[in-house]
Amino acid sequence: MLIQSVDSNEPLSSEITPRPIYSERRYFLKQLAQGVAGAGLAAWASRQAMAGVAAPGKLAPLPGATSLVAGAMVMEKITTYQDASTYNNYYEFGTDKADPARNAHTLKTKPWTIEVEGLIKKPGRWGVEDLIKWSAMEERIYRMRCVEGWSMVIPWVGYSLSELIKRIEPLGSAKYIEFITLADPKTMPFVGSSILDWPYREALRMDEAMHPLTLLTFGMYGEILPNQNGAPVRLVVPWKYGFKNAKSIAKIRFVEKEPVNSWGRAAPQEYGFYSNVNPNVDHPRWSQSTERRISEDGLLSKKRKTLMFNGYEKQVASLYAGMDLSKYF
Ligand SMILES: Nc1nc2c(c(=O)[nH]1)N[C@H]1C(S)=C(S)[C@@H](COP(=O)(O)O)O[C@H]1N2
Ligand SMILES: [Mo]
Repeated sequence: MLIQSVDSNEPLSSEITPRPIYSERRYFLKQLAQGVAGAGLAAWASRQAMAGVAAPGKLAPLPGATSLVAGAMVMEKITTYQDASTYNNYYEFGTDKADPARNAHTLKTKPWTIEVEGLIKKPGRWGVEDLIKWSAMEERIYRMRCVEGWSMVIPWVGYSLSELIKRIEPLGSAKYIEFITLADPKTMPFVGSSILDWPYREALRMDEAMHPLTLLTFGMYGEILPNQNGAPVRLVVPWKYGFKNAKSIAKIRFVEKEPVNSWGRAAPQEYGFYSNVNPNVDHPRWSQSTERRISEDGLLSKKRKTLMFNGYEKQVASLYAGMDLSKYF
């Protein structure tokens, strides 16, 4: 297994050997991690590999070794970069799917610090550039499912949130982790609107946060995150509905009691704390049994079957053993 962190100065230990995952998409997974020394080469390789598809190429490369975390790879067509970066939910920038791509250029992601506080031994404030070095970057291809009924397959870059959690040493009393995102009315036109209570908040139970699939995410498609996808750092929890994946995180807080998340506060009967993808538990206003894969299924069709825990059942079902999932939805 070859894993290098992005700040590594190690020379490449062998050639880049891109390999097609799904040739229809002509998306090639870079099999090797490259250090800063190899970043130019990585950018070149990714431009070559993605030529012919709507591709990244404008943002700084953020290469990650292919993840070996069980369940991290989905052998389905990868959603185009074009769709993944222009069909978004990021309500701070508007409620239309096209608004974030249109408006999020105002978001200032440098400098960016994350405050880590609460029931931990090592509270502190760190710059994103420091956090990026805390563990080796991995590329993980995850199936993503929005509570609204659409889905995508996205190659994220980051490392398991558990790596950060281990470093800051939670106390035994820390049972939940809360993610508080940026709410800056100067750069975010919809902060101050009454749709949600700002800042946008999400939370996980400690064992969910420690699960290896839970990704602290800095990039996608081999590059740093575009603003509309939650730059410079966000959460990705692939077995939960999309809204659990807090974008542009400013604060991480370790607490004892189950926190109330933004959507749960807005409509508690519709959005529960767990929000695990579950085709058998419908949203009060619509079925959750099927979904529409963006850019593959027709605009109005929703014929793809939604999978239990979004297809990650083997990996995560044990976290909820014995729980009534229609009660703890
Ligand atoms: N700060 C913040 N994070 C957020 C949201 C938001 O409105 N604000 N929307 C959520 C929802 S509903 C979804 S489906 C995902 C979408 O992530 P993507 O645009 O990268 O696909 O982001 C989630 N994270
Ligand atoms: Mo969503």
